Amino acid sequence: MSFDSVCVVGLGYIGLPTASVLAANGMKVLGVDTNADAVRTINEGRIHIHEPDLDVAVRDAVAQGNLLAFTEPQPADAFVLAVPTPMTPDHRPDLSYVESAARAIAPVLRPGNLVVVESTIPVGATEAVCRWIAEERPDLAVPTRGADPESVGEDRIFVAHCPERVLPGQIMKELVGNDRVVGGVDEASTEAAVALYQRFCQGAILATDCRTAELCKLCENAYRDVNIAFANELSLVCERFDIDVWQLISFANRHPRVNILKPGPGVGGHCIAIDPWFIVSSAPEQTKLMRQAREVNDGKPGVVVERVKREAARLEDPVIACLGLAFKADVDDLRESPAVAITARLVEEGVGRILAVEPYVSSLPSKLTALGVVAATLEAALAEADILVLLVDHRQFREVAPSAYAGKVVVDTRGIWS
Ligand code: SAJ
Repeated sequence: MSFDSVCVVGLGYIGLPTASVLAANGMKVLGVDTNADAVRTINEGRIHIHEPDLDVAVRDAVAQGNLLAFTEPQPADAFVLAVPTPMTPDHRPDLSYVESAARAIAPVLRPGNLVVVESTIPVGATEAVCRWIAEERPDLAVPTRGADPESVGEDRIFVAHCPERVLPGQIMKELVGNDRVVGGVDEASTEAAVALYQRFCQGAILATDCRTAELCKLCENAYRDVNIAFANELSLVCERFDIDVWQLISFANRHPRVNILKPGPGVGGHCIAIDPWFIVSSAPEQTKLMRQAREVNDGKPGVVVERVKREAARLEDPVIACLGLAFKADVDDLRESPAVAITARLVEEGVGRILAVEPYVSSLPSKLTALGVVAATLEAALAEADILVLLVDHRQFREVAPSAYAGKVVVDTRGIWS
């Protein structure tokens, strides 16, 4: 099976890097995004998000004529859906973007096409994609899970799930180097999707069915969430007994079979704080541990706020600098960031005058500007603040000399100044 052209729907943190890598591997890539500004930017060979090495990859792909962006789906041999799957307020997956993307590509699908969903989705959603396409295109033979291969008509398409598993900040490297799990709705779909990923993946391609691939992605992030919750719970125990959690963990990790992760101000980002709920909401009886882990991690920002309040209560008119707003080190992504939540709560609770430092963004998020939070440079914050709340272990903060914060109250949630 050969795929010369690929239509990538959703040109965000996953879709755009994927599109550029496909293009670098000789495929004709037609990128699609509903954001007309992003489409314009990409067609000028520039990028609208921050990710190391992505700028050069997109510039080259566009210059070589292998990547073109559109606001509407275009006919191609294969389709990759990389749209977001947010969470509803009651912790359920919101599949509306995936459904819109599936219905949007349906009119341009041709027999023999492959559709791969890369978006993180709950168990059963790849089969739902098949149903949505079948509703739009009754003339096409759309596979169903477990169907007899002989029963699928000649005018068939192939549908599979291949979850993205790249780490923001290292996407360009991991897109090519990571092993991939590929699960088709039927065996022919798995084979077709394996053939596509073989074109650019240097890692192993692990073939399975769509439900296993769906749960595989979700359980990877749930595994990490549970392990971070363990570290966060340990930090609470240490606070109670006045023990340095960082030293404790570094010593415990000298045991050959122990590897405790890092405590922090909470778990952020659009993956680890969300994906476990996609398992919990569909199988609540079986997932008491995963639910508890979510609650421990979600409780951590409140613990940090209380700690800052205790420190602030000892001072008159304290100036408090929140260092870092991103959800983790050295990225500009503020989505689901515990640092933003902590900063907002400190303002809402009138704990002191708040300065926010985030070297990776040029303007503060509206949630904070609406509260009157002022952006400050690191230098100004170090000079002015009485309390330094270190929320993200950005490189710029790791490089601060201890003399710069000597004599100030430091609440270090990342263990880099401790
Ligand atoms: N965190 C801690 N302590 C740790 C590790 C992380 O508090 O020891 C926090 C971070 O500060 C951050 C959050 O957890 O707020 C998540 O950060 P992360 O670096 O662990 O993961 P993400 O969200 O950037 O990317 C994850 C990755 N999944 C796994 O490592 C299992 C990535 O491979 C996935 O592709 C990505 O989710 C995704 O898109 O699902």
